[in-house]
Amino acid sequence: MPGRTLAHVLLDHVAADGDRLAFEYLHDDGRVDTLTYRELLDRATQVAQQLHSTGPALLLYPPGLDFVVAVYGCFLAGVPAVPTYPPLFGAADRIKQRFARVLADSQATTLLADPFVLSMLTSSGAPEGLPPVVTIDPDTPIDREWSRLPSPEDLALVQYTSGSTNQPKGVMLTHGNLMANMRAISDVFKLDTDTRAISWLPPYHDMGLIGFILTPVHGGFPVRLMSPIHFLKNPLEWLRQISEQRVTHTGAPNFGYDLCVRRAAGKDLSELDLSRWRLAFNGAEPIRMRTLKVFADRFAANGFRSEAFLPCYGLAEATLIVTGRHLDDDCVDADGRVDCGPVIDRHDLKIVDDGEVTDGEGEIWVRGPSISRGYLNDTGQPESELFGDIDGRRYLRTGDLGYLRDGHLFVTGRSKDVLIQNGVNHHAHDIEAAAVLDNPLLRPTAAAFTIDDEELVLAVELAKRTDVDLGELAVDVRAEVLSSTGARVDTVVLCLPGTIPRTTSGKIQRSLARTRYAAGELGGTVVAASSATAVATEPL
Ligand code: 1ZZ
Repeated sequence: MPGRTLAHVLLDHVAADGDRLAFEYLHDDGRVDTLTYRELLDRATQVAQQLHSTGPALLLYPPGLDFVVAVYGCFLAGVPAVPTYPPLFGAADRIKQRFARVLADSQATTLLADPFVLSMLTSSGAPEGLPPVVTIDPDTPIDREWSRLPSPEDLALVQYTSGSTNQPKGVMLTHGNLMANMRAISDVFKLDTDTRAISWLPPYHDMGLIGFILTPVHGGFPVRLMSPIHFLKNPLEWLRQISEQRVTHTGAPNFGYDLCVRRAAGKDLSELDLSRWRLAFNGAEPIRMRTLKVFADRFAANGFRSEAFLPCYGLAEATLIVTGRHLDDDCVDADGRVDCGPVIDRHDLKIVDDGEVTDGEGEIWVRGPSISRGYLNDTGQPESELFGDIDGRRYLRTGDLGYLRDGHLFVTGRSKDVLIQNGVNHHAHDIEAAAVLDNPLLRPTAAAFTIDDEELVLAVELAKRTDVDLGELAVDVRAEVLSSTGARVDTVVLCLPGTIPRTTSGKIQRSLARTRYAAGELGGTVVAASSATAVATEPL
């Protein structure tokens, strides 16, 4: 039906059966908050009634149902929602800085905030230009005739992505973009009202937000949310919830599956029943066949089936999903890369090299109704870097590299992270994966980059403070990278855990790591290739 948005879908659910469960939030201490569709509509209407300006509203909440209410409040009022990360957990200064940048860039006219998080943000002085604050007030009389609903062309969300350099860019998404992508997710994931979902993904960014705060209302199925910190502290709680709640659909980036396997080592988990888990997606970072295999083997006795795996690829600029398909026997290429499936319905994907469509490897370009019209402000990035032209049609340039085999996408890397050595191209993440994959002394966090196109530097995080010979460790790392990828690492930097920069959604920031390394600010011990002797710039 033309003209419909997620706000209209919510009203339909309430009209059909408002008492059905829409959302649950599992607190770290086991308490569970719930919202039916009617409760969600009532509380979101209370928020919408307080939004007098139609300018963008910044959302500042901890993970939980108030954040969900605030998002739907904006939708009901036709106000673009701008989710931000709360400065609650570690790295608070970095998150405050990011907030200030998002505030300035978005020119938000309202701040919808949780009072406690707001006090954390302003504890050392309020950022400049803070707009009027609105908090959720459960005593606001509800206007049941509320009808200021948006249309598909209206801006629904501004999704800030930090990219590799830490300068947040606001991806503009209309209600029409959201509806188109949620329709595609429903097709690929076979979602229906029998679906049971759970998510610990950060709710402020595309996968957690569109995947598990918007798509469940679109599909009319309930979802249980928990915080990313809860998962990181206790990954097996995710599996326990899948078992107890008879979850059919949930997923994680590759590292989430690795983490579960590591924490499961030596534990008796025979009580877990994972047999109802029909769809276990894996996306947002390079997918390792080995991870999928090890996870499937470890949990086969619990009823987990490897066919449940669904590798997928996507990005915030395309709303969320671009390709995806269930795992089968023929889904890995000679380099161990995983088949991420065909492009979603009603979209077109081309591989482009040097401005020409190619059958080989090149940049992934996408076109279709889910694609954003661009960033909120001109971020200095020329239009031609974000969009390209094929036969007079505008395609999103993803900046990712890949190739198509029988119409299925294999992602090979990012164009900005191709490192050229002696005329041979190496993908940064292949070098990083080779370094950390089988080395128990290292965490699975590494950044490979070049300095002046000459020196190939590989920064890796140590698993813990250790008294191993760092020189020898660096020699082992170089040897492993050389034998797996053919790349010769000039300098290995052995870093303390947590010092390699990542985006708020967990992606390695290679260009920021390079800047910090060049400025002598990447904490660690530098081991030059020519000698096996550690040259300590900063003792570990
Ligand atoms: P973001 C109901 N990347 O990561 C739940 N996939 O967006 C639906 N690199 O803008 C869930 N291999 O943060 C559907 N397979 O980063 C989930 O991430 C569909 O470099 C997957 O440019 C959505 C992922 C969304 C996401 C985008 C960047 C990309 C690319 C990298 C994403 C990848 C992958 C390798 C993959």
